[in-house]
Amino acid sequence: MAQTETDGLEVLETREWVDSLDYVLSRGGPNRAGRLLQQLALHVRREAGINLPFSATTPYQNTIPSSQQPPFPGSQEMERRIKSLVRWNALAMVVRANKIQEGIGGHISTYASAATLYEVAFNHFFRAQTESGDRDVVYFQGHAAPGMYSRAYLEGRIPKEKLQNFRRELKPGGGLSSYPHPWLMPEFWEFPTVSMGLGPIQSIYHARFIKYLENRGLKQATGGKVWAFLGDGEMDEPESLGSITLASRERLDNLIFVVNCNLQRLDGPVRGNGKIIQELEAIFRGAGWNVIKVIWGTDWDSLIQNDRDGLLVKRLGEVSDGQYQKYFVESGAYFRQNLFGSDPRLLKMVEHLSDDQLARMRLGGHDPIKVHAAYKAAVEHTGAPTIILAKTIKGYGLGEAGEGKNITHQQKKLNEDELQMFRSRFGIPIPDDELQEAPFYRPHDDSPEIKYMQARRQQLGGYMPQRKVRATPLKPIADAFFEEFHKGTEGRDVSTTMVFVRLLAKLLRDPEIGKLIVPIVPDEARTFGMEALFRQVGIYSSVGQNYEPVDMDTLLYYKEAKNGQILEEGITEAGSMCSFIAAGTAYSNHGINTIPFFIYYSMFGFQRIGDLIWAAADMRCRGFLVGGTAGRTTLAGEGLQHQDGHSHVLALPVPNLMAYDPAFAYEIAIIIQDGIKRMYVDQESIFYYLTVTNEPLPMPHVPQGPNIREGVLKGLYRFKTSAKSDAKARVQLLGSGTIMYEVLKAQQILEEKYGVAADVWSVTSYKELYREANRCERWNMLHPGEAAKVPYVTQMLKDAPGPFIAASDYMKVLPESLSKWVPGELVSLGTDGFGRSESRAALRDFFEVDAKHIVLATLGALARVKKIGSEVVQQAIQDLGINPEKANPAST
Ligand SMILES: Cc1ncc(C[n+]2csc(CCOP(=O)(O)OP(=O)(O)O)c2C)c(N)n1
Ligand SMILES: [Mg+2]
Repeated sequence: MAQTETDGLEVLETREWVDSLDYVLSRGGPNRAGRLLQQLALHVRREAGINLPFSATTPYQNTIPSSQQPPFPGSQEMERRIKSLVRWNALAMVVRANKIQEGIGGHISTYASAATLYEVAFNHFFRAQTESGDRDVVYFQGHAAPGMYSRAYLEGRIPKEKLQNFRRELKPGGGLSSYPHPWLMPEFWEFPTVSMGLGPIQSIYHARFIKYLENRGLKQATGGKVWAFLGDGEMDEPESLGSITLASRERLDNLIFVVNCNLQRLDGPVRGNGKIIQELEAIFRGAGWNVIKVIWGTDWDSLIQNDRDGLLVKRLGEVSDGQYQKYFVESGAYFRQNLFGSDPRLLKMVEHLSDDQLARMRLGGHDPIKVHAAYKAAVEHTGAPTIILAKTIKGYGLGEAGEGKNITHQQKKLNEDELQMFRSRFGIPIPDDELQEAPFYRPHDDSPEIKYMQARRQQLGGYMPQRKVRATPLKPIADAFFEEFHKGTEGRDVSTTMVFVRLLAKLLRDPEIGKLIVPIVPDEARTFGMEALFRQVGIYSSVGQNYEPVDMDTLLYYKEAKNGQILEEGITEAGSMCSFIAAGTAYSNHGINTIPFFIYYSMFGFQRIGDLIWAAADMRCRGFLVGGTAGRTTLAGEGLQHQDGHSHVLALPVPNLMAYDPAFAYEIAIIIQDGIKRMYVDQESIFYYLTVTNEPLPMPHVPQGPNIREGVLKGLYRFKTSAKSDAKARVQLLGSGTIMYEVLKAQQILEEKYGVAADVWSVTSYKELYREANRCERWNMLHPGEAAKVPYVTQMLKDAPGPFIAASDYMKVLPESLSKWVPGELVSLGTDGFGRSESRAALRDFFEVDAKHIVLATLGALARVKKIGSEVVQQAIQDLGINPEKANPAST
């Protein structure tokens, strides 16, 4: 670039101004300098109408200048050696695993790039226990798991045998799970983070839930931080960014994101043509976060200090990430030519550095001093969450084997030369002739390295990660509490949603358990008739209520309060689910038995946030998911995207989830009573899904008869036996949810019009019946010589004369999943297909789950077993007014 005279003058003028500003800075400090700049900006706007262009980003340099860095509190040399040991064993674990079992997988390069970010935190920041008894909570990046195992091995917490069984969990003695899974390693991992995006959103709501617990007086100790270690590629997930404004709005200064900006994801660069650090800075600054960029290491300090005219920083800001990645793998000469060669003045700035020195200029994320400074600033920052954007190299230290290359993420094997190079670079004392096996290496307990790392962890309250159940079990709730729900409504119509809300309100009032209940709603409280709770327990707001609510003069006004109990999340099922997880895992994370009830539109549960529900299951989360406005034909009017006829199918895969589709008030009471007992008294690692509906119906008294309670919980019981003694035939009708009432109508029609006696069974849970039957079947397969176990569903139905006709508001596959255990023909009526807006009656006719279709299906089944003639069925089609050519709802 040619230097013009004007350029020269401008440079001089700028320099003078900068000198003056430096003087103000040294005399008056940063605040004074800041004020002066603001005044200058105001001045030019007033005098000349100059508006400074808005910039969401700051220059491409470290947020914390070297002059403001705190001294490093530990031994850098010792920490470097420890880090090298962790690096080696993490690498060895993956290389060995893939040597023994090709294709078993594992990741080297993620941890290799993040080692400094973790080690500085482990040695100086992560507090397993704080002085006040609080703790830091850490979401470890899933793919960096080998580094955490390796460190735990050095700490003496994981034996070598387990390391050898990384990703071989079924080996005798057990192994190590690929990624963080509390289900598989319940004493180690706390948070499953490997489904990208779920870690960041969960950490935000977790940090908020901690403040909720504190504001409500449920948690005394304070000061703990929530750290989330994330990948730069991961930040593209909508869940990663979707809730960041909640964090700033709630002023979550207990939350720290650390984004490992190695500029790469799996296939290649995260932003080849752009700059991920600048992009994330803009997003998070705009959202009100404290952003700390850690781009350049100490090697760059003097260059940046001497860059009086800002030429270098400007140039550093021009280069794209794709090009930076190229520098990682290229020679120092290329780096000099390509980056500094754009301007002779820049070349001059680095003329005292050799090509070799240039190539080795460290990045900020690999420099403990810079990382420490950032963490310290983050921990001390008040009033807003912090995000640290640390620039690193993917596969750092792997050299030719994959440092900064596009294939790096998939690299799992190293040849001998590459191992040798890595070993030498990090000074691991393993002789050449042993290298081939990539042996683990752990110095003696009394070695300075092990002693140092142990002392640091002791100082910080213990090892991490570590999962513990910190809460003590609750006492069971007395039966009397639930009695009123067993009585029925004596003909008065109420919906199961109303029943549920009444039960919830009663739980909230309970002197023992009330304060532990956490109602969570995504802007649907009024839909579910929960608005009375607004006033009863208040809506949580960290700032209270700073306005006069418009409905203040009404009984049920919108009351926000600092100690409010309801988490009214607004329209975010994902966020609400994260609150559910935070509340449902507080028994282990914080030693508090909070019992979450997340009430939502059932359609927007499993199919929208299924992966979070899966994560909740992995985390041994407790609580009740309550799908409201459920049932494809029960939610009238709302149509195709609202009407849920499949959430119970989607609930099937979650292994530790109990799923119920209750019809009656007492069923709900029995399920919730038992659920609280199993989760919070017996400490089982299960959680619940319950559908409730908005159709007002008369709730019956709990029927007389043995084992009703057991039947409700196991999924099936006889609700009503037909009193008809002179019947032509007898059948069994199975009903669930609101469709139970259609079944009861069908029972009457069958008796009155067709002389058929029908016994009615209530099926509360197809999932439970299916699972229990499979347990029996499996046991029988494995124990051929012993008396076969008979599934509960078969035991119940074996003396009941079939055929069996099941009807529900869900897909036909649910009852059909039981066919082989039902002793006779099973006909399933359900709501396969797209919903549509209509009245309930029209919808039930359309989906063929109303009383007349149940009658028709029953008569058809009886005709097939020759209990009645086929002409009766043909006549019934006419009498019932059914059009046999009607469109098929499953495909219309
Ligand atoms: C939801 C989801 N989609 C895809 C993947 C597969 N995956 C695993 S690692 C990875 C790339 C990660 O890149 P980045 O977040 O930058 O992490 P890095 O390893 O670079 O630190 C992908 C796509 C996943 N784990 N989760
Ligand atoms: Mg990355």
